[in-house]
Amino acid sequence: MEQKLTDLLEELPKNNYNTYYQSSAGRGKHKTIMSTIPSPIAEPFSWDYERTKEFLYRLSEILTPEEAERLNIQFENPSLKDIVPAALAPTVRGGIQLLKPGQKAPTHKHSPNAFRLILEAPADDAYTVVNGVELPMHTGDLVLTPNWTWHDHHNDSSGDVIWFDGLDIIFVYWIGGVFYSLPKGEKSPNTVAEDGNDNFNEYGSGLVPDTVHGELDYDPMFYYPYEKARQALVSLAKTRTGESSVTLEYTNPITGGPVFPSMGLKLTMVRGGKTTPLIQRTENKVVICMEGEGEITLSSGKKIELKSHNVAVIPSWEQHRISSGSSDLVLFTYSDEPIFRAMKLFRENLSK
Ligand code: 1HN
Repeated sequence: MEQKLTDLLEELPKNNYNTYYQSSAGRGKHKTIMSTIPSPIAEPFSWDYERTKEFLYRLSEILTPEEAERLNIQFENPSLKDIVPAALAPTVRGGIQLLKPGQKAPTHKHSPNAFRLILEAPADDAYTVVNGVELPMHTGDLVLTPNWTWHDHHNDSSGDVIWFDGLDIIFVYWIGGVFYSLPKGEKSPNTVAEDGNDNFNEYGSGLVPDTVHGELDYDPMFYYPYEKARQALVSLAKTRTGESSVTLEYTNPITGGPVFPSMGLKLTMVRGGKTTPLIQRTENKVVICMEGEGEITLSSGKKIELKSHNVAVIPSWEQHRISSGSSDLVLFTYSDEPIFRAMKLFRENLSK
């Protein structure tokens, strides 16, 4: 009996078959899939900003943005790098991109959704153009390039500009949904309209045109300035004095929901000297430190250092707490929470 079973279990994969007995219970070459609680394929990890920047500058001495199309360093989760290139988490990619004065990243569009979070913008004349709308890049600003919108980046200032790119491209790749296009012909289809489209003012006042409902399949605002987001966060913190942290989600003004169907973007403030309750959620979350210092403590006891622009990834169901140093800690996060919610898979535990 035992030998017969061994023989058959060896023969099946050679013929492109498998069994519950092996695949679900982890008796084959993979770990079990039917875990009682999520057992993510990604691992918690973090990257130091200064070290990342060093690699970015080394690359910039060898390649131009025009040659590379995008001059960036992407974060690669150690547990995923043999499965798919540059996956920060099972669904998302992330990286930092550089434009030096006078440089431009050429126009393209793709079906994955993307956002840009500006990390360093010492001067005023850096901007991204999204479907003909020119959007400024100041430190902390959020710029969206929703799926299939044309986008290019420009730096007409006298200083370097660095931003974080986040994309749902890993998810889109897995399910076979990646489309990508360069402009056909010489002229970019992404030229700025002369009468100055201003989507932020058109959609950003709690009012939307009465013609818009059901007609737009993406967030048209494109631009969320840091000044406003930070102000809103500080106001919220004033009303929630008993809580160690407060969080705001960036929303699509048309739906009131997340800015992308696949990714939720948030801004969190952990008050100076405080620690959050234990957080445990079905979401793969990326954390980018914007202000202050602190640490994330994982269930293993391992600590991840948070300081300016460090990046951390917390896979689904990983229990963690976030602590701030003596001053307020401001974190930008993005995650695939909307996918879990759409699939009715979202769960969370919050305990003291
Ligand atoms: C992309 O389009 C940009 O537009 C940056 O700046 C990073 C990584 C993968 C795929 C597309 C950009 C990207 C990307």
